[in-house]
This record gives sequence, structure tokens and C-alpha cells, in this order.
Amino acid sequence: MTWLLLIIIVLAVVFIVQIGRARELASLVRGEKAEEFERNNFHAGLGMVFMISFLLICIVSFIYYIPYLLGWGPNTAASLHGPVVDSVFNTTLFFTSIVFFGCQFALFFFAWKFRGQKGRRAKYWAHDDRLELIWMLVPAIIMTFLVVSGLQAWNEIMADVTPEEVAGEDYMEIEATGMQFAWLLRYPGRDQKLGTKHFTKIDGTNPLGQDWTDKKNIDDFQPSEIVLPVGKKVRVRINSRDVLHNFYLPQFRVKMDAVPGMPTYFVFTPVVTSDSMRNRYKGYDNWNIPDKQNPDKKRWEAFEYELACAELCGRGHYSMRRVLKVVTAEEYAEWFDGIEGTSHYLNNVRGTDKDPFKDVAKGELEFEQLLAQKEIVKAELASLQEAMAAAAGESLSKMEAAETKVLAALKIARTTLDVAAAKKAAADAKAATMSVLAQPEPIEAPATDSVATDSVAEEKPL
Ligand SMILES: [Cu+2]
Repeated sequence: MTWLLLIIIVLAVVFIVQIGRARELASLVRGEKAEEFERNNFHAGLGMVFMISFLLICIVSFIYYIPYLLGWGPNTAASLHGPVVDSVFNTTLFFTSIVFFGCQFALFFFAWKFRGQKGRRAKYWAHDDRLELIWMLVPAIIMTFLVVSGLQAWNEIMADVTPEEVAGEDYMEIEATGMQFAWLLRYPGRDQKLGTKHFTKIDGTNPLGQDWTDKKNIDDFQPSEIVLPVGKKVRVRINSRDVLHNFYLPQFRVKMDAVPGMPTYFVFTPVVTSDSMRNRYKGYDNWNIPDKQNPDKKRWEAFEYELACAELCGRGHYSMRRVLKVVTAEEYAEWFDGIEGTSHYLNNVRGTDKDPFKDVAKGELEFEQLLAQKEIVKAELASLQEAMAAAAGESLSKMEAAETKVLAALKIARTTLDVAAAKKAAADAKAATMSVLAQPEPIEAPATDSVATDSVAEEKPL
């Protein structure tokens, strides 16, 4: 049955083709061009219809996708240099759009206008100096403008930090190392200095090849996500352990290859916190649908900035994703406080055969002492706050004054590299809490009626 159908179809096709040929021959014999001219009219008209609908689809789809396009709708840049990148893109888009629409129009319009018609003959034109001048000069001027403004933007965006700028004060430095298939992140710790490393030192417990004899490595930690304080300039050192990867932060317009054996960098300043970005997306329909990974939440609620790999680096390329959070300076200090104790050295190397400071008793290393002093200040703060929650009235203001002192001590304990300063801060914190807690002053009862009657009622039996 199938065979029979197939044969019928083949025969039908052959039949149609033969008829077409016969008609062509017939019209040739009769010398009639009329039919050809009619076909020309029809096809030229179809071309015009196609052009108009194609250009309309281009415009409509552009408008439809605006909420998804970087640089448009809610996706304006979240970094300081981002608007420069966007403006270069948009300027280029402006000129290429003119060329695109002009070319498409000319292509179909000329095919229609100069279609073969009865009595029309082609005109021979050797060349036209004026025309050639125009089509050489106009693109040359536009290209020069695009290249020069692009170069200016490039120099502005790719500028490194200057030697006068101090790490930790004017900017912070972090490190991202690409490998198949993950990003290894490293923060410099409270000394703000990334320790040295060498690829020959890479092993099971030392994924980055850090040199443990370098004390700058002791407080370096490796978080699973990037957290950055808003408004702070960040310099990212970008490395690769194996093949080409690419450090890509789309919302920040940051994109740089990670090249094995050749460190690269990118300096940028995040200016929109994750929370503000979520608020921005809240107003858009395409962000108000359930999130794919987290169906209980809307897309805008589940939004996090992401670090992606933008270099097709192998089978697991898609999994090279890390969350990036931009937070306020206070939130950053809290996060840093909680995570600095996860120092890779302290948790994986300290006390093992690979530890060059094995002989130093545990707890005696400078960094360990600093962490311990910080814990003392935090404990003082906790007890003070606990007492404040219970107290009321006049003593509260005294406690608040003490709290301010302890918070100042905490700031020192969190950031200092000086054990003596940390010890002094801890002592100050202790003294401040003691002054309030050790000799509890008569806490005046709040002047509410119920409490007043209660105390009177209690006193009566005595
Ligand atoms: Cu990759």
C-alpha cells in the first residue's frame, strides 16, 4: 500500500513537471513574453509584502523583548561603568539599524521597481564618481566615530586601580579561578591581601595552590558565593586552572576571559543592591511568574545576580554558576564576620603535615588570637543586648551608651591585624558592659498603672 502511494506521488510529480515544461516550450514557440511579465509583477509584489511584514516583525519583536534586553527596561546596568557599555551598544545599534532598514528596503524596492516589463530595457552605467564617494565616505565617517568612541569607552572601563589606591580602603580585591567545572572564589581576609600561590602546590587539600609559608594566606577564605558591599570598587583577579573560561557578570557588564597561565583582571563598582534589583523587576510582567527552580516564589523574589562562565569550556560548562549578592556596608560587615573563620588554612591545613606553623600551639597564631578576641567582644555585646531587652526606663539609655562603645570595639575586633589592639578592644567592651551589668542600678519601674498597683499590693503584707 505504501509503495503504491509512493509510486502515485512520484508519477504525479513527474506529470506536473512535464506539463510545466510543455507550457514553457509552447510559450517560447508562440514567442509570447506576456506570461513572464505577469509572473514578474506577481513575484515583485510578493517581495514587497515580504519586506514590509519582515521589517514589522523586527520592530514588534524588539519592543516585545525590551524587558529581557540588557540595557533596556529593568536591565539597565548595576555597575558604575555599565552605562558607558550600554551607550556604546546603543549608539552602534542606532547606526546599524539605519543601515539594516535602508538595505532591506532598497533590496526589495529595487527588485519591484525595476522588474522586467514590456518595453523596458536595462541601462548601462560604467561608473559614477559622486555615488562612489558617498558610499565610501559616509561609512568611513560613521565607522571612525564608532571606533574612536568605543576605544575611549574601553580605556575608561579597563583602567586598573592606580598604585596610589590602597587595597581595603579605596578598593577591595577578590579572586575567581575557573576550572572544569566550577568557579573557585577567594577573599583576602581581614589583611585585604591575597596570599601568593603557585600551580605546583595544587593538591587535594589545596585547590588553588596557596603557599602556606606566606602569612597573607592564613586568613584567605573561599566562599561559595560572591558578596560585595554596594558602592565599593572591586578588583577581581581572574585565573584559570585548566582551559579557557570567562568571568561574566551580565548585570554589571563585566566580562573577562580566564586564561590558564595568564592572570587577567576586571575593576568595577556595584551600585545596585540585590534587594533594589528585585524591587526593580517587581514591576514587570515577565518577572511576576513563578520561578522555575523555586515555584513558591515569583521570579523577581527569587532573583539573585549571577556569575556565569561565558566560554564554552566543556561538558559541564552550564554548571559554572555562582550567586553574587550586593548588600549594604553593614550587611557586608556581618557576612564577613561570620565567614572569616572559614579560612581555608585554619580549617584544612592547620596542624597537618603541610602546616609550616605546626610548632605554634593551636590558638597561638596571630590570626587565631584575633578571632578569639573578636568572640569576646561579640559575647559582651550579646549579654548587653540581652539585658537591654529586659530593661526599660533610665537604665536603657545608659546601656545604649555602653552598646555604642561595644559596637566600636567590635569594629576594631573585626578588622584589626594587631593582637594588642584586639585585646584592648575586648577589654573596653568588657568594661563597658560591666559598668552597666555588674552593679545593676535600681531599675525604675515604668510608670504604668498596673505595675504600680502590683508593687503596692506586694509590699502590703510586709
Ligand atoms: Cu567555564
